[in-house]
Amino acid sequence: MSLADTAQAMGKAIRTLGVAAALAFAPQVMAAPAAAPVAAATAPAADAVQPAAKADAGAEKSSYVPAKPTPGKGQPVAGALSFQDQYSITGQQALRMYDYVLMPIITVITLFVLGLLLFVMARFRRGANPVASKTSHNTLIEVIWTLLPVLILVVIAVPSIRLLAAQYTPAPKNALTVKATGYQWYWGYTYPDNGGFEVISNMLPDEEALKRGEPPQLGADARMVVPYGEPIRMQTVGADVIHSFAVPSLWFKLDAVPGRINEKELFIKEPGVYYGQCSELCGVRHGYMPIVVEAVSRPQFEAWVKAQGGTVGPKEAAPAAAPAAAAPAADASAPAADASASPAA
Ligand SMILES: [Cu+2]
Repeated sequence: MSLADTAQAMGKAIRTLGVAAALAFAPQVMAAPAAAPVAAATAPAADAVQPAAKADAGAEKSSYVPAKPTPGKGQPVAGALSFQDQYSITGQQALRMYDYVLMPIITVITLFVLGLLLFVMARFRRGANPVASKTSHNTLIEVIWTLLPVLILVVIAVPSIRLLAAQYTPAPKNALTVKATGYQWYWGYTYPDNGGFEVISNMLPDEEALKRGEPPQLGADARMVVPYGEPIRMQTVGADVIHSFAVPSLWFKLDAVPGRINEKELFIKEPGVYYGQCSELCGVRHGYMPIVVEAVSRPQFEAWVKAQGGTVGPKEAAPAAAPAAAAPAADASAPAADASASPAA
């Protein structure tokens, strides 16, 4: 427990140190977009979400109540550098690789090269070294500077390929399927395993977002609600043009392409509200189609599904049943989704 905490703290320190070093060497490097107004605005208005939440939940007497976002979790933070904290399995694996493999290696190499440059500038300046050496080959040094980079690349390749494989591992057969459809310019979330209903999600106007305690430009009028602690088969499709379903704190980005379904496993480790945005230029309102994923417990999720008019059945979902179930659901939803259904059937 305490060991894990220590490791996490160390990771953060290394990340901060690494980025600080990068900033020192390259002052023009782009800092993370300042989210100051977002964070500042969230805090005072956070209480305002309560009445709305109660009204929504009261309709079906369900135990689902939209959770208030936690400042700094699942959303950008003012003045932050580097990645957002990760709440999915592959996200945490990727961040560990970044913290313990990439950043240390980058930092050491950068400092080493900088040191060499300073040494050469001082030692071999004209004043101190009037007669230049004519040495042009040194077999030992050439072997070292060829082999060492190769070894470094091999060291990086091992965890890198392991991470790549983890990201491509398909969801298990009995995983819950959720399909995100990108429309110009909003998202629709379809639940083929739960009756095939679709939730349409539009960005909230800034004033409304502040009133509800949501970060402006990231808050949406409806969330993609999913259970935490279990695998989700996340599918994406585009209804009109290519969109991209991306949530930074879940290490998730998958293009939503018209006429084909992309699929990837999503495993959220703890409850929370996680924000993302469309990440493929898709038209004039591309910047205004945020994604809000809320991870809740299984009972809360089922209560939410029932409140949406969906069904909750046993999770027996036979291997072939999942894609077959997805097709009629897509037909029944928006007409624009028809094109997306055909490749799945
Ligand atoms: Cu888009």
